[in-house]
Amino acid sequence: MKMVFRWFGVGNDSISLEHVKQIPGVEGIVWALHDIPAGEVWTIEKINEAKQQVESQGFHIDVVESVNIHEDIKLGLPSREKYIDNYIKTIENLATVGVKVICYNFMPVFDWVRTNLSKELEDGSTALFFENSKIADIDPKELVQTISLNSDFTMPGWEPERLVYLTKLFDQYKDVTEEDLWDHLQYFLERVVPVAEKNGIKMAIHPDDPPFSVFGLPRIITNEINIKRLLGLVESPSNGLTLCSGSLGVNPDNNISEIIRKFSDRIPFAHIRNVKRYENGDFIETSHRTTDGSVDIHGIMEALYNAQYTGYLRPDHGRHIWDEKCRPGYGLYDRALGIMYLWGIWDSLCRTKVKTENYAGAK
Ligand code: DNO
Repeated sequence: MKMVFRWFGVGNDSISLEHVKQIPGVEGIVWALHDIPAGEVWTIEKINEAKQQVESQGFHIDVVESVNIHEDIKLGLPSREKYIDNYIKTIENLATVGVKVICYNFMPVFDWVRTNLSKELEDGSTALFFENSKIADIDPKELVQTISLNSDFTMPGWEPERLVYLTKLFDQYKDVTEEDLWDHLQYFLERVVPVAEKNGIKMAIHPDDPPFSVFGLPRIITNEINIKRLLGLVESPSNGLTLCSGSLGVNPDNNISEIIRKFSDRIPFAHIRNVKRYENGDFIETSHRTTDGSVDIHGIMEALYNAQYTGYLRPDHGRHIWDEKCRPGYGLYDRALGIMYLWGIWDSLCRTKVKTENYAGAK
């Protein structure tokens, strides 16, 4: 496995690359051009700027996250042609600098959804929280305001500009069913996957977070059956999945280790984190440690190990600890602790299995 770390860019992140460098075993930075609106082409010039920043600290830029998809593509409007053409151009531009994986999502209107960005845990740290009853009553506009005002940084997927066209968007999605969304995803993949394949890039869709409909909007990348369907839309190694244990783990019916066993050859990228589920459907993000949440992180790492996983993997959201002022979920400290936990599991698996099964050795 290749350990990577998400970073939002100079001036857009509280963390410096020099500090990331001090976390053991991180080889690459998961990056994005956050100032380019969804639907516009990522120019070679801008891509090169990011590349230079990241490479100056000795990291690779193999994985890009949040090459966002214009809503017109998800809505299946005629104007999608222009935006798909732009997406293809972006894929080609990213290939020129050697990008290998593009993580994207196909969630209507919003990316991830939470109701509180700093809910206090028993140990005094804070973390992202989702409260079911609150979602039922809240106006999505209010949520955008709360989320964007509570952060010093632009939250990907929650840009304040969204307020302006939110009402129109909700109106446009009124009659879009899950089946429509599947059709629109297929249309998109049929156009972009061949280009990605030709350019040595793997598209890796991020599961919906949380993995169920929110505000009445359709959501489809939610469970094993739907992941299988997604992978079958275009049969190509370039049509893959970002395995996100935190998103899928919110639904207790999702057996993530089983998903890895079945689809590991189509998983080029993994986000590993834990969540604690409550009986009423609420959930909170916890430390990565298995015993701290409801997701068997050890079992997931073991499934990856047994699949001889050689893809990219990053710790995902962490708690906010030790008074760190950071992007919600994206501090340095708890993600660094998460990495060490993941390495601990991985190293001990390597050692035990090598002894017992004469395993050739994983990276
Ligand atoms: C949340 C992330 C997501 C992810 C996008 C990819 O923090 O895991 O925002 O980056 O869904 O498009």
